[in-house]
Amino acid sequence: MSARRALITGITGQDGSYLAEFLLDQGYEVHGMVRRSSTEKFDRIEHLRNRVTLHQGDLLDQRSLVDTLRASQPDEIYNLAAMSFVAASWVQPTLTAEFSGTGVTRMLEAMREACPEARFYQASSSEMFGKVLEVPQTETTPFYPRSPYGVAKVYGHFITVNYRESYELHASSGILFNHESPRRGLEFVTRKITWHAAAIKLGLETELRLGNLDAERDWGFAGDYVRAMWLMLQQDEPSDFVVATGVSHSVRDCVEVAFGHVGLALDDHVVLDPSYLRPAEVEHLIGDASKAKRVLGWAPEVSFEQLIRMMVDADVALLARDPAARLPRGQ
Ligand code: NAP
Ligand code: G4F
Repeated sequence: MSARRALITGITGQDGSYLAEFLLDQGYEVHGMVRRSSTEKFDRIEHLRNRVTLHQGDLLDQRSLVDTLRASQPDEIYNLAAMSFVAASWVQPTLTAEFSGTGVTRMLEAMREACPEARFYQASSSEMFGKVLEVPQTETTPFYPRSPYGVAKVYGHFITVNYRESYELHASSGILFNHESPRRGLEFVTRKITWHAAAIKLGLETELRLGNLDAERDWGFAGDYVRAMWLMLQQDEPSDFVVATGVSHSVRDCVEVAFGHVGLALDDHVVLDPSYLRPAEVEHLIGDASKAKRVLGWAPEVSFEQLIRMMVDADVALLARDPAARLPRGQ
């Protein structure tokens, strides 16, 4: 029997790289969609380059999506590509809507045209719950997004539901709460914290500038979460699933675990910087993943403390090896 084929949009991102590894381990033929850039930056999938097939495409370009699907003929499509940094969505609100909102419709239309029998996963987000209307949040909690990114993701979520109901596509939406790893982008708060813990410990930096220390998130490990994505596409019936740990921590807790791991004190190094406050904030997120546990048999394996320590250890190793691996300016 020939190997099952999967196409991952956003394969160069944090989740795309873990999902590609996971699917290769399951025996899949893995295809990935990448955007053209003047400087190729495939760091997260460098170790997989000769095991995956890459296709050039962009969520803004319908022709390239259809061609990518025709060329890869996937049994499963994982639509992970998006503008994923919430803070940037106020800077580029309409582009965010094009990537993370309308881009989903383009993918679904391409699927209808090229491979309607495939199974489709949409990367929805707990950011859709925003100013939460229920605690903890489940698949039936109403959405109240608080950022252009959150609004775009609500559109992406409902167009997935709508195409499932309109055209009987096997399309599922994973409402994933924050998930992190040593491969997390440096601008996200956990990685910013673990990178600074390492840099301060090694004498490369002296301070960490942060915004809202009281914001609370339900943080899990990306490696655990890509397993849930795959499980969703193995079900006979498509559906929507919350994926979360059920435990919430503040940004301050994250600093304390990271700094404590390398023997630093928060008060000695953290500076509150209003420029990192957002025009509208999501104060508290905590998910109830009972449905994923019941239907998919999914449960997270890495705790918050293990995750943050893993990230600090990876950043200490990175910076000890390459002290020039600096943060981009303004993150
Ligand atoms: P990420 O590291 O920022 O990766 C995003 C990926 O999307 C990158 O591969 C990026 O390519 C690609 N991309 C962006 N715009 C594109 C475009 N116009 N055309 C084609 N590709 C494009 O994000 P992540 O953390 O892996 O998240 C994966 C998905 O899950 C995203 O949709 C995100 O919104 C969603 N999500 C993430 C979390 C989380 O906590 N991580 C939680 C809920 C939902 P380049 O490398 O070229 O930039
Ligand atoms: O790490 P963050 O930037 O993640 P955020 O906004 O929760 O979004 C992430 O999770 C979503 C799922 O809920 C995904 F859909 C999305 O793609 C992304 O992966 O910020 C977390 C919290 C925020 O409340 C923010 O205000 O940390 C607070 N924070 C405080 N100081 C900061 C900073 N965030 C960043 N990025 N940088 C700071 O200096």
